[in-house]
Amino acid sequence: MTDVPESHPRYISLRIRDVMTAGVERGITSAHGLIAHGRGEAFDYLIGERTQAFAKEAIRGAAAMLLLAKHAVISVNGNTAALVPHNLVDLGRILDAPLEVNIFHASAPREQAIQNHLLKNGAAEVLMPTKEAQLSHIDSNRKFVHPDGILNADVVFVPLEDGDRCEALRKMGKEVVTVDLNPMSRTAKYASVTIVDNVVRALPALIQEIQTLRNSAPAVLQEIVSGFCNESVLSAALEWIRREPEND
Ligand code: PTJ
Repeated sequence: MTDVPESHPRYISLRIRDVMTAGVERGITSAHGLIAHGRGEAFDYLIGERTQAFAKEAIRGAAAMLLLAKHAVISVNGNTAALVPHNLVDLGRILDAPLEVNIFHASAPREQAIQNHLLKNGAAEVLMPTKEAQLSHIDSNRKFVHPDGILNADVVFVPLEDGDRCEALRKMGKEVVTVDLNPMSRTAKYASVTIVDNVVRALPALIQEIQTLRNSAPAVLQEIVSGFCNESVLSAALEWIRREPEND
């Protein structure tokens, strides 16, 4: 753990880096995950390290879509397992949705370490990728899925996704909800709902919104989903990033 006083202006950001490096040391996160995190940090800086209005709008759309799902599945990679394990477990519990390990940089020991980590954090069951069930339209390791999980899902929650799988899932007729700090990424553009925010803030906010909406009638949830426009949310995020500093 880096010895940083709580008064340091970058304290939260530095603590999150500690969590990420600990994830690598524990065999949960890939070394590439640190590079991806650095890119995320840069975008987080640009959006002001806060959950902005465009993210709140997407969180509402995501909550409604996940509540309407017949079979939602939560896909977990090495970065999110390190950063937000408790939140992923809580989300699975309130949605009654399974967690499924699905990583880009192939490694059986890392898949196992992620599963163990989620179980230690309270997950009842964590599905693993199999060779029997494969996604179409994709060649990477992310094509290997569980037959009762991502393969059969109608809505897949995939924070920190790579564009290829997001596109493949959409081509297979599934809705994709993602969290990605880069509003220009292919994932952000392909997803049904993109929450442009840091997963460490977005996940607690999403859980809160699901709790708020959980007793709403399906027609109300459907209206929220129908009224949601991912393109508008991404444009708003880009506009915010390009704002003049005096608008802060
Ligand atoms: O564990 P694995 O093997 O599945 O690997 C996971 C990573 C994230 C390394 C892998 O999926 C990958 O290479 O992702 P990409 O294509 O680099 O995309 C990561 C996206 O997530 C980028 O657009 C980043 O800006 C964004 N990002 C990084 N950290 C965060 C984030 N978005 C939200 N919250 C973050 N903390």
